[in-house]
Amino acid sequence: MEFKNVKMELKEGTALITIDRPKFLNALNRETLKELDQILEEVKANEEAKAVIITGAGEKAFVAGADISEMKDMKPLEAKEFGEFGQKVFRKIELMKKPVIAAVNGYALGGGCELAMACDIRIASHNAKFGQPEVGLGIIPGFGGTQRLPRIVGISKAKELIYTGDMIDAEEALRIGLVSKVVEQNKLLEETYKIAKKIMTKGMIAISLAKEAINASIDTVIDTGMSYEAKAFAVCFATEDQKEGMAAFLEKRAPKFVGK
Ligand code: DAK
Repeated sequence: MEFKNVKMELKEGTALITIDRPKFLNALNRETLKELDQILEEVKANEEAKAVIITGAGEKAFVAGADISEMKDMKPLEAKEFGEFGQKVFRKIELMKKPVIAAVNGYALGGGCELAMACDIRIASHNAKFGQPEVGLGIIPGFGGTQRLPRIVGISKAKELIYTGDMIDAEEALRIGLVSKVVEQNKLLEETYKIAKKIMTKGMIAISLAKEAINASIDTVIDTGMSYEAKAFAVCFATEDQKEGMAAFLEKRAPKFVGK
């Protein structure tokens, strides 16, 4: 299906999703969020897509936030619907059984920073800038920022960033653990594909179970999390990939995973 503001390209097992409104620094309006939601459904259902990369079009922005011109005149009820829909779309990314990597190629502000945080891994280019500037607009982060930022960088740093609305550069984002790696802008997609490809050489059921177990660690007490992990671990032993992975090790050869 063709969309106006979001593009998807499937290449070598990776679905590259591009938010494509460069004129508005890829700001998320309702239409864009809806398209993103539909594309995520497509990618979820497509068995050829083993991993996902999300990026922004152009050289300036990943996503410069929710669309301020659209939000400006929203009534409280509309704002609630908009916020809940955005939260639902981003949660879909977090709960997707496939690994999702954000390739942050410029401004990741407000909803853009929140989109990146809903992904499993964030790789940034040197020119990337992160921030939650919402309080400067008289609102608070509304697409999960108050929940995910403290989980990623700790409560104190999250409060500082959200209260001040300060923008930080890629190096500072790396230092506080908001991103995993910083690379040259012209190498960003290449480096991100490399990580996706590396993940795809592993047992994809194991990756998906690991994602679920790690996600569960965040919201549960450790004993519940341990029990979750033990069950997920047991499920691995029902897969062909587990038999193949262990046999390959013992036979001193590379494994051939089939994702079953
Ligand atoms: N929305 C709409 N348009 C945007 C935009 C945005 N977030 N960011 C940039 N643009 C547009 C600009 O208006 C400009 O359009 P024209 O004037 O050319 O028509 C074009 O993109 C280029 O931007 P600039 O000319 O400003 O470019 P500069 O290089 O000078 O500056 C900048 C780049 C990123 C520093 C600047 O554009 C900027 O500060 N942008 C706004 C960043 C921001 O404040 N982002 C956070 C948005 S608030 C909620 C739901 C969601 C949210 C909150 C609550 N609930 C309902 C509960 C989320 C909120 C946000 O994300």
